Amino acid sequence: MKKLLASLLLAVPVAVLAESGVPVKVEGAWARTIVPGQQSSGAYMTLTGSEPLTLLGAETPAAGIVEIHQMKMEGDIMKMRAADTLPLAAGQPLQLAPGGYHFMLMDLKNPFKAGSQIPFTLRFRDAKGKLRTLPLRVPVQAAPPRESRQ
Ligand SMILES: [Cu+2]
Repeated sequence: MKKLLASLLLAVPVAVLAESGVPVKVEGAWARTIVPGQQSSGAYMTLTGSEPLTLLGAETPAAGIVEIHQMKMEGDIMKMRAADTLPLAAGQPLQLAPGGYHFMLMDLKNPFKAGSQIPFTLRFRDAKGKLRTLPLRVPVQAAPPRESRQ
């Protein structure tokens, strides 16, 4: 029962609002645990901006390389490719989730153990061309948070 409660608490979406002046709400952020020997992981979240923004990428001390990737069916084959940037329309959630867009974390510096958190900084460009950064902490989990809103 205690364990269940703990996992429910972890599943509460991480909401970061305007702490750094970036008008983006971050919900359901998580990064996937890895098995020993695994060199990459994925980070997922839903981003909703109250003004139009362009997601330029992210960085974390937990990984040497962070790229925006997209999984896409091409014929019968699921392919993964890098996306340079992603547009955020005002008020429209952009979902980064397994099987779709995601942050690919490579050259990992951390063991990515369940229950830990990694510092993560999102980089955006606003409509005026100004760079904006949004720091958050991303919980490491084996599976998506149950409450991730869609
Ligand atoms: Cu990927």
